[in-house]
Amino acid sequence: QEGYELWLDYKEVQDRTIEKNYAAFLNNVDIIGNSSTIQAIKEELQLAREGFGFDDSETGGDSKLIIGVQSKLPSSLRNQAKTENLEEEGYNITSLKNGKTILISANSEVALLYGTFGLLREMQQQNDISNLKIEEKPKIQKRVLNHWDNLDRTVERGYAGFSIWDWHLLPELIKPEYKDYARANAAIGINGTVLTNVNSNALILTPHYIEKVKALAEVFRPYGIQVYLTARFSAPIELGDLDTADPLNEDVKQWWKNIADEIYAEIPDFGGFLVKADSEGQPGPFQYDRTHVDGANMLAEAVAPHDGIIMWRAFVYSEEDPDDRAKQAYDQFIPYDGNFADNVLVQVKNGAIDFQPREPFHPMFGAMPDTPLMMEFQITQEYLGFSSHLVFLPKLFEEVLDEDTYADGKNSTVAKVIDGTNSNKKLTGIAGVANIGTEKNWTGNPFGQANWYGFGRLAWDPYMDSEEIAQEWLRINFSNEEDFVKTMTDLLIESREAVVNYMTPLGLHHIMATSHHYGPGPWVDDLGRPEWNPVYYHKADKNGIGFDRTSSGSNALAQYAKPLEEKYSNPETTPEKYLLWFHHLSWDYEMDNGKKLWDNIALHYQKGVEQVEEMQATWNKMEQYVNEREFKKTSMLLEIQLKEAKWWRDACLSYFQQFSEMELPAGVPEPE
Ligand code: GCW
Repeated sequence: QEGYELWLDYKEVQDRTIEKNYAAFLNNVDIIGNSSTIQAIKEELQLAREGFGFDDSETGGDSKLIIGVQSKLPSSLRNQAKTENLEEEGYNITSLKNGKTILISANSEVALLYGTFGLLREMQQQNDISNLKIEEKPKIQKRVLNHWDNLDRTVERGYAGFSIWDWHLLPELIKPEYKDYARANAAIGINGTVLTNVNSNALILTPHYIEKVKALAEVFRPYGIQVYLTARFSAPIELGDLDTADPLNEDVKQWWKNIADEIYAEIPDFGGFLVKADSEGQPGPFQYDRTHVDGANMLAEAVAPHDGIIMWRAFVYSEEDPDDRAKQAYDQFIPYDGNFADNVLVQVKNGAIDFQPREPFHPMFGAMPDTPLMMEFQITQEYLGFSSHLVFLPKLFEEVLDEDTYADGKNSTVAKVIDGTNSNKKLTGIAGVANIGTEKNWTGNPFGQANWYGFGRLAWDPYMDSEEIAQEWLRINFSNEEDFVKTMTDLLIESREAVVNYMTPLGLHHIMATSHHYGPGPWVDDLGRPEWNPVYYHKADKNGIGFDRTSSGSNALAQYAKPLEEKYSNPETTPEKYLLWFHHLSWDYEMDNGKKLWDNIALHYQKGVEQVEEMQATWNKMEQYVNEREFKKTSMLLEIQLKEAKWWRDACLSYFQQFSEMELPAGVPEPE
């Protein structure tokens, strides 16, 4: 009812024929092995049987589901398992004996768990399982959630309650949520979680907390989920042991080695550290005149003997170089390509500013062939209406992943950079800043679940189509009725463009209100640092609007590969969605549709409002397919979204109108 089960709500199968068919397999399962992961598989199958409503008496003759690691299968099945290309985490689901047997096989037990979830996903969508031939393996190795959770249980940019990690009661009290969290993540292939905020607290590295982390790691282990922590760079000083954190100092190096050894003694499969250094006030190597490489490699050395990794963030910008914040990370990191240790991933946000409703891809992607770059997406909706607005983010993620960097000729997409195809390094990763909290349904907005789900699916396969993800999630979560699935898929896909239209159309960005980033604030011009002010980004004046990032402006465009640089240098050939990201144009600049820029801006804001109205109208027709609580909750949330879309439109248009001094075009109402 409340949505607690996420995508593991195995709904009763209504169709008798389908029910009998599925039950025949789930009631006759042969699972080889007895580890904790195998136990998890058994438990999940049992939950599924109960949820689907299968009766033990439905034995279905000789139908059988066999689950086993290839090397442990009976010899008659071993050749049929075909696991040679699956590596550690891939699985096969194959129908044998004229469909009477379904075999799930793999090279590891965790992969069997993924395969089990894969089969259950087919059943949740009521797909035909008579002739299965599924081969799946993840394209990215480290598929990780980043929790920006503080030790006091507040969550930075979290809009779904407090942190689910109840540090106070750990390690003794193991909440059922921990296991359900692991199940939900394993079901979509997530294999790592960073428990703590990147704005970090050194205390997490003390034995008092490590014991608690260990308790969580034990819950997650059967589900193939590794635990990571954030490492505060100044921890050697803050925890009272040293008076420096200089990464080249021998004592400092040894200090981190000791910490790593202590953690690994408790948590042998600990994943490693995520680090935000020299960014927004976080300590880092710069204070000691050292570089990102010095910092990252020092930590990498400490975890390397234990097969740990370091995820070193590239979200850096400084007030000393106020010309264009968008250029700074690239400038700071590119010179070090090839210098990071083999177990370091540089974690880069999808765009060069900060998780906006739309940004061109970050120019670092494709520009560091000798450094593994890890994608950082934000699932929590910091700049996209928190958990009050319905926005389907897989559409945004897909857009970024599909962009061509041209780094290695045409068709060098961002997805190919991060999955290692277009990189000389083979460590690969993707992170999503979690939208999870203590709300009964984990994410607050019922549709926030789709963003967590979709992140996981794209982390597994960054080439997946966002429409397919929407359909899967809708079927699993609500209903398999075609009318519902089709209509709601369109709504989800469109929801992303709607938010861009009513917040930041045509390449506008970072015009949200100060610090909380909720609602419009394009007029703000008095914050301490220039690059925190919205006026810095839209640059509206009597002459026009937009950020000139061509050679006549900040020249950030030069950070992109030649074909893009050339194309985007000219406003005529710049995709309109990025127009004001790269150009400052006059209010009467004529666009493709023959209308002036000002009119187009206004019409986009209006369109955004209309799109939300349409979402509302569509949702009102869906009542029969969804449970009452979620129906009502979503209806009320859409009411907020509509009110705020109008707020955005009216606030931005009346502010910009002072400069354009032009009338609103027909169809756009005067601000109230
Ligand atoms: O998006 C900005 C946020 C900060 C965040 C920072 C970061 C964790 O406003 O809250 O801090 O980015 O990504 O480090």
